[in-house]
Amino acid sequence: AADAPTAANGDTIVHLFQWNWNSVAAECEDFLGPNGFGGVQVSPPQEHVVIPFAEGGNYPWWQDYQPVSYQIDNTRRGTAEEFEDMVETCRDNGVRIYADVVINHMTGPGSGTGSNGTPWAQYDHPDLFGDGTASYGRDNFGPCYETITDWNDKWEVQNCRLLDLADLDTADPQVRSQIRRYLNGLIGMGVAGFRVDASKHVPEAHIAEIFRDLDEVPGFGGQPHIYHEVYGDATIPYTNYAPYGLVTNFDYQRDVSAKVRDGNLSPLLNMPRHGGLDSDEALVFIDNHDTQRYEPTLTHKNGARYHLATAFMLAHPYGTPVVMSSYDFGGAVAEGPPSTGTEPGNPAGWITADSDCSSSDWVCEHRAPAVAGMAAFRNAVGDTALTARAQDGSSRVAFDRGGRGFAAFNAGGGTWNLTASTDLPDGTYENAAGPGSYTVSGGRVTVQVPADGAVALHVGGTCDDPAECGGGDDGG
Ligand code: LM2
Ligand code: CA
Repeated sequence: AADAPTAANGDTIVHLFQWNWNSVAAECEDFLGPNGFGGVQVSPPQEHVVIPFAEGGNYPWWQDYQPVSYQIDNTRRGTAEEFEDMVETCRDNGVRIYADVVINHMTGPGSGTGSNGTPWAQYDHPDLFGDGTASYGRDNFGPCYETITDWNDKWEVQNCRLLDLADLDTADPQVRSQIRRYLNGLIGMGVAGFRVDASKHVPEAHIAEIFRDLDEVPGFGGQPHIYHEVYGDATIPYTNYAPYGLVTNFDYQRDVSAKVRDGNLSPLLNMPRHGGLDSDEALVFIDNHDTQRYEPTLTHKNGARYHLATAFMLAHPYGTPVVMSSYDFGGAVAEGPPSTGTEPGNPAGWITADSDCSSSDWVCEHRAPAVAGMAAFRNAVGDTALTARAQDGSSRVAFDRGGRGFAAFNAGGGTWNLTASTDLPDGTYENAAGPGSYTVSGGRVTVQVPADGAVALHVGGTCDDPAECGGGDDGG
């Protein structure tokens, strides 16, 4: 029942970038719930522009970041009914749906017809909810109608056009109430969190008003979890948005991605307060859909080293983590999601039901062997402190999480044969970050950490029958 309390999984979120609703639902049931993942960030659920080809891409993924209306039906990812079924299925599996909400702007220049058939022009969005009750016209935008040029001017950054997108006048009570109607409508469907697109471009005081006292989330209860997308800088620091939710920590992303890429793990044991954000204010990630295209420090294209970075993020106590799950776009940064493109009315570039991680261009980073078990590790260790246990040069580190978890990472060449102290109770544990199992005895553990690999052991992850545990490769 919709109002029965739902047991939530932990705090690990996966961004199932561009997955359609039916595929997300199946993933919640088959993989995310059973493995202890706590949330899915889905692509923007509202009606979007439809652009057959632009900037070298078929039906670019970024259509979604140009809202035509707040209607949920018939986006490239499915119907409203499929959306609601997804939310319910995920909730039943302890997984929160985080909707990516685009509230700073509507469409770019031009005009057209949206994915659900609503006509649009840049400053004319005539039917926001599909029932004729609300619209945006020119007066609901601005006060600036020019493109942002001076990024050191806070007023411009927050009031002018980002990428020429029509900037909503978020000081306008009518605009605020339409946005809140959209947010509360999603909550009513069971959406339990929001990734707020381009928050930095909305004045802080407006964010405070738009997100205050939203409806209670059915099932999980309480206010929705919120994280704001902010590229912090000297003009608009991350911390300005911390009172209103978690804040995307791009300083963490740049530093951690670069250090892991360079095999320089040891400095990460003493994680700085990147961007001035405390752990409980920070949303952390190794890459996202923008950085993997425009600033690809470390992505799935880097293979094992990338997965090691993700496993490290999940083992480390700093921040609330988002795992990127993407599709292979080759070199075409605008290219829309993979598709068979054969269904009538479903032109190439639109998502079909094919999200098979092994037979298509969907990469499914979250299912990589180094990553799949790490949400459970994170849940098991909770908020315990990190205690360094071993180090070999700067490329190999191992640490405990309280007496609840032990993890070792090897960004150097060759196998790291390590014997270390640990507070884990005696027992044989399955490796949550790869194959094998390892035995803790008398406060010591001996592990073989493969090159560009990890070993992660946690309470609740012991092998009742070691023969059934991770292939029986006992390193002890
Ligand atoms: C974001 N966060 O603040 C998203 O993470 C990012 O992916 C969005 O850009 C951006 N903000 C706006 O929501 C993407 C994409 C852009 C694309 C926009 C809008 O990276 O390339 O801009 O979505 O669809 C496209 C064209 C751009 C054009 C604009 C308006 O690439 O050249 O600007 O549409 O027509 C003239
Ligand atoms: Ca704005």
